[in-house]
Amino acid sequence: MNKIIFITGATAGFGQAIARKFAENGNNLIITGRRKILLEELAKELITTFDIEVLPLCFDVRKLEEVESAIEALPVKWKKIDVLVNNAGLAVGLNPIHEGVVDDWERMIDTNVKGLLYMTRFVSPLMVARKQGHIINIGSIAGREVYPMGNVYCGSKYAVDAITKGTRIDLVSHNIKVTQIAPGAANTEFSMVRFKGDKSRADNVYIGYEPLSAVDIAETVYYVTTLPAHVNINDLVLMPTAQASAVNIHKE
Ligand code: NDP
Ligand code: 8X3
Repeated sequence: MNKIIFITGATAGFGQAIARKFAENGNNLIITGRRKILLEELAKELITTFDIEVLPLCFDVRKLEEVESAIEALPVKWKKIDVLVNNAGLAVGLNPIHEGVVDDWERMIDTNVKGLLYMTRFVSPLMVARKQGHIINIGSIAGREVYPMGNVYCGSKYAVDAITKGTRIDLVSHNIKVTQIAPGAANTEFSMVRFKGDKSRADNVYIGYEPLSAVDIAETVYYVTTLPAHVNINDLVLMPTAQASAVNIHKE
């Protein structure tokens, strides 16, 4: 296909699987994350295996100056971004609101909301100038239903839902597709991050049923980019078959 796909948060989970999926279909990638070694290892693997070009950019999406300078400094040919996948994100902590950790709240809002906005602010003008492009925001079932102790994480994903709709409205006259993919429970590093390295608590989230895998999300993200030019998936919610709502998971 030979498009340029810009994926944030490609050092793990969904982002890494999304990078692999687009790479195996012959696209060139810009991949980002804060863990430089993981990013460079992935770039090397994808270049060697799939004979594509990969540009690894190590930066923190929460830092406006880092986002701006990474995108401004892109070589001209890499500025022709066809697809931006705003994937980098996290949940930190699971506490009732009156016991919430303010630093956890700030990490979630700064990453999931402000980081996504910074990326969109600097990449979308490149798409507008070319009158083509596709922005895919990774939301969550947490952006559709609020669950106990989800408070700020849910708030951040409700914000992604609203920002995605607003982005679509503002960019519709520029021929830019804007899609939200909103998954339910998927087994990645997500719960280890949420529970701050408590492996037994993290593993427990995925016991007794088959959760989504990162590959399931990658297949879905790839699918929405394969549709004809006049067709856009605005919004797509996917969950494990064993999950019926944010809190309703059938465990054997
Ligand atoms: P992982 O923890 O496995 O991966 C998260 C990725 O985001 C990592 O590559 C991490 O890279 C990157 N990231 C986190 N913070 C930053 C930052 N400040 N700057 C740059 N990169 C960052 O989680 P998932 O793959 O599961 O999550 C991906 C997205 O999907 C998130 O937005 C999450 O909210 C959402 N989601 C996840 C679900 C799940 O059940 N797993 C369900 C629904 C939505 P690094 O640490 O190297 O910076
Ligand atoms: C991640 C899924 O249900 O833990 O966004 O919020 S959930």
